[in-house]
Amino acid sequence: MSKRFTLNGFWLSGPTYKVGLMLSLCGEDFAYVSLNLRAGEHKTPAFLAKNRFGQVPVLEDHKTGLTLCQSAAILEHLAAELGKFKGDGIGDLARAREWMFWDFDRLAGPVYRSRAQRFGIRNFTQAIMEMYWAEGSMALKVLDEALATSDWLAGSQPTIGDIDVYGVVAYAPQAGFDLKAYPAIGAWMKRMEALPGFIARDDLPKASRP
Ligand SMILES: N[C@@H](CCC(=O)N[C@@H](CS)C(=O)NCC(=O)O)C(=O)O
Repeated sequence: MSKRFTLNGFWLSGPTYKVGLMLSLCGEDFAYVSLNLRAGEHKTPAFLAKNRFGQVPVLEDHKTGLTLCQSAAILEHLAAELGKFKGDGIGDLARAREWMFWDFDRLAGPVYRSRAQRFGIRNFTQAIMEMYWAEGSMALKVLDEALATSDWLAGSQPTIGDIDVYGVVAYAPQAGFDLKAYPAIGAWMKRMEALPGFIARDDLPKASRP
């Protein structure tokens, strides 16, 4: 049977992982199109027709006919369509959205860019790397403090807020941040990793699959 969702992504991409993790936690098997970013496959006219921003991930929802980009927007769509990880009522969902916006504002930049530097993909100056170190450490401290008093980021159960933020924190060690300094984050990661359907960062498919 053909699958409802096709995820277009790249296996080293954190935002792609967020969507793959959400689909897997929702028990949704999905088709996968692997793009070679180094070869510029995300800038071809065919791909730009799917995402005007020329980025992965892109999710095609064959039931609604929607083709969506921006991982946080995709998570919201999946939560609404599948009725999962949206919390209990509009308050939880609003709180989850706060964390998703905060994530890309404060955490994702320092973590993903420091990681790209360590992988030799970017070439930032020492001063910029120090700035990312300070910003990332500050954001991780904020997250650790929030998780010291609550098992989940929004309400009493895991939501798309947790999935979104986990999809950045999972890369923090590769970016050079020592998560041992943040015990509440460590405990929350274990709770995330115990959820049925959890897949690890490196479990994203490395090649296309139908
Ligand atoms: N805010 C976007 C970020 C997406 C993003 O930065 N994707 C990267 C891969 S991790 C990409 O496609 N980079 C290529 C480019 O921007 O040209 C999201 O959450 O989906």
